[in-house]
Amino acid sequence: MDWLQRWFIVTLLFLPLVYSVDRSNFKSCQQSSFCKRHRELKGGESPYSLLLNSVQVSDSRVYSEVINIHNNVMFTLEMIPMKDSIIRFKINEKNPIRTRYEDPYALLDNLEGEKFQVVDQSKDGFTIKTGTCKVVVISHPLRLDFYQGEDLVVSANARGLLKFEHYRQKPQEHEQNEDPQGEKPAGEHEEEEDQNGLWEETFKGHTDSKPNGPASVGMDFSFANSKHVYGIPEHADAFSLKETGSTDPYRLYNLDVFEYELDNPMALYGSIPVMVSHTAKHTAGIFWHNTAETWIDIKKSPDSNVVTSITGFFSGGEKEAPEVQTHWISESGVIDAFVMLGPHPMDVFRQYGSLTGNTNLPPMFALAYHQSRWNYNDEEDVRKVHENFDKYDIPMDVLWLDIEHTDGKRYFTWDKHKFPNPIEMTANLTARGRKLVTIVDPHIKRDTNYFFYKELRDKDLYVKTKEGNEYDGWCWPGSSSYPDWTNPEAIEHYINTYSLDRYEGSTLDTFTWNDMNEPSVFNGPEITMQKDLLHPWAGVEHREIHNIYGFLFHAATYEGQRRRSAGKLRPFLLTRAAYAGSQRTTAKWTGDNTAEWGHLRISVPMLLSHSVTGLTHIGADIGGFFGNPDVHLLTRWYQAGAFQPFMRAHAHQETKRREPWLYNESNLKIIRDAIRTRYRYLPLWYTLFYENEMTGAPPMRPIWANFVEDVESFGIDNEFMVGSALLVHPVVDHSVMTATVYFPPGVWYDVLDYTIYNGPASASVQAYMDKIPVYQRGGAIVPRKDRVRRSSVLMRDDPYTLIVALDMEDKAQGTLYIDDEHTFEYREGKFLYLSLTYEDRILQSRKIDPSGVYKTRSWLERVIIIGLKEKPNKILLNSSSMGTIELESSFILGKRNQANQLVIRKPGVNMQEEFTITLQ
Ligand code: MIG
Repeated sequence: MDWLQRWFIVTLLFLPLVYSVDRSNFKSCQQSSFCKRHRELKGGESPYSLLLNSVQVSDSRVYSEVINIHNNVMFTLEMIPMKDSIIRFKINEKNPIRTRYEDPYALLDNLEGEKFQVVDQSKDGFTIKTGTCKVVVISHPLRLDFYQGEDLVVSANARGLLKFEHYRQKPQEHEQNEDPQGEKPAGEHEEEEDQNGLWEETFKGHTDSKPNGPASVGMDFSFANSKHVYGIPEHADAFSLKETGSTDPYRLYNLDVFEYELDNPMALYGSIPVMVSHTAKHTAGIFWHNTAETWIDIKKSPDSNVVTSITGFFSGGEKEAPEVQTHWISESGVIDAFVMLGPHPMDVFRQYGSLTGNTNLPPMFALAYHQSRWNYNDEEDVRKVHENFDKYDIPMDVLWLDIEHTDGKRYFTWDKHKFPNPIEMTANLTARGRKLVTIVDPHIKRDTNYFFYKELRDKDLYVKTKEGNEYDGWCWPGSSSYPDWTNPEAIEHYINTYSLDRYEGSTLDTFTWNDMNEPSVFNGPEITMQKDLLHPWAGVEHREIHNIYGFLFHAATYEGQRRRSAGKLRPFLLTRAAYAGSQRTTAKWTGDNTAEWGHLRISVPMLLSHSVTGLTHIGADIGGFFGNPDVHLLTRWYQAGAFQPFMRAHAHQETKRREPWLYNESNLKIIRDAIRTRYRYLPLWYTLFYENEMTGAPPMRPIWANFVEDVESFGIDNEFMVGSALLVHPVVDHSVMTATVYFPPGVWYDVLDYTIYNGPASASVQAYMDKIPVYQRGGAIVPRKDRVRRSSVLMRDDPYTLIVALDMEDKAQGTLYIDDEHTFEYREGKFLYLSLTYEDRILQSRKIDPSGVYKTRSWLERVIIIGLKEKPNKILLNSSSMGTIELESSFILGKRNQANQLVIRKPGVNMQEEFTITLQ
């Protein structure tokens, strides 16, 4: 054997043992009886039929009844037209033997309905018209076709995969084999299905007792003319979702997956059952509002033996149009679907935001750089790290303390030896404008001397076993109980624990990290809670609410922080588990990734998937959590992270220390530059997050969100946009010195040297270690603060630089948002929201919202106009307080393929004043 062969064999033997998930800990669809039952459906003619004589039209909805002709079980179907091109529909049992669970938490209160008309009633069905949308309801077999304008966009049950398992009495032992469906009329035909696991199932020695029996719901949705669907995080997979025929369906079940693998549909920590389809003509979305375990199959070719398209879709013998077919399967609950009909990406983002809320504008520090590790060991360690950031001239806003800071993993306490003076330690940080984050997990150590455990126990507020005993699960503290977060008293108690007198050692500058809230239970099935545990207050099994358990916890954390400041200060927290609507209260990160290039690569599609489904303040651990990144990987990761929404370095306890100054001069410099670059662009991030709160538009977004018709970009997930201004192509490969960047239509400028690129085209660009391929769109104006300091708060009153990048018509525009960066006063009008335009050689700043008033000390320090053809003779600034003055400038001719720049020095006008700068 030569060395190569030997190397190969050794690699084969050992590689798979390093950082790979133990799949046997997690169920496949085959091992989950409800998933298997739905996946085995063949489709074709649906047995569900709408009874036209049951249709009742009221102001808010169209009510009707649906029968399953195989077993005569009756269902209700409600169609609820909503504001802004959203159609909600619900299917439930008409006479269930027990109430089916409906989630009360994810949606905003007071969703608004929309006026509608019912037209074209016939023996085949009817049509609901609302705004520019309509739904054609076909009664037999039941099918719903959703149109935007004249175009069919989404169809439900077109493939006949609707299956709604009604609650039934558990058959006696002797009946079980004969008549498992109970009501099934003798002789009636029904697809043979697997009877195993209907009333009990076992996985890896854990038996799920399933006292309520089978109760799953499933349905198909097809997106007409589409080739790409996105969303349904959280998976370590491509952004444009893949067909699942040869793999398991994408799974949504909040799980703590140790050493997760890439490019597969396995469940991870969060579940957002929202999917977005995008074509050049239509963007549409579905929110499948169900908090139980869910699986989603995706198929991209039309089903050959089922007619999936209706009139107008085929013409003559032409080929069928493409469509993406999806199949949604949940273990229990009801069918409650929101179809968002766009028609364009920003419409769908706004529509989804109108259902579950938008990300609240974070405090500025939350958008800056965060330094974490498991663990910063003691106060001395914290002090040194903090000081080294200053010593090495690297800005940093937030220092994080992991579980080891507590007294034996009792949250809200401190290890008295390592952290004897937390208030003083925090004061030391805040003196430089920095903040502290402490971790608070939902597993509560069963120790009656631990105040928080005891208080909740005395009030009987924990999750119970099916026998009614306090549940005992194994986690970091050892034997632990888990609060029943459906109980308002538990929530209230937890919220109050954030008050400064209850949480000793905390201050208004202490923020929160909620980890392990899937919940993670080391000795539970799939490392989580048994599904047949009880949430006593809501009176439901854990099964019903599993995917929103972590949400209930982090939403209460938000409220705890809000209340400790009497509602004045914006909270900041980070969660690992999430559900639809989590964006209202938290940022999220992608959990325990690994220090490998593939994990850096996958961060882009993972963050994009969250971005298009509302969870926009999202990041991945810089450097990778498990393992030791080499200096190249770490450096590239910092560069990518500098342009992603949540920027935090974090590492596992067993890894080598990796603070930036532990590397050689040249890498230290590159990392420092990446972090400093983040700080320079903070005004852009902040403006984008304000606009996110206002409109739902995600700050980090796919190219197609801005270039709606750019078909080329639909499958791209190695680059992304920051707002509509910056195109970012992070380098995610080892020893790559060039990168192939795709430029969407228009003109683009390298942000460092102003090299010009014209799109649509791909170009090879130089990408040495110190290079982050980032390009400003011609036509965009970007605000920056170029005087980088130790932390963002120290930059609050600093002056701005405006980068004006001209398009082909010598125009550009942008926005700038300014407020106090940390309180809620912006909601009472204390803000400035400015429109910046450049046209006909005039740069103007105007208030977009004149009701906003904020007295900023920041002024305009510099304007850089990129792509100007020739040097102006004279530059005049005009504002009411300054009158008209002449400004100094320098004009730099671009070399070869670089753009010219005009640097206008010291306009000096305060940002709250409207101004005009004229080039003559
Ligand atoms: O089982 O708190 O994802 O970021 O450092 C590990 C210790 C528990 C998992 C988190 C990780 C954190 C770690 N936690």
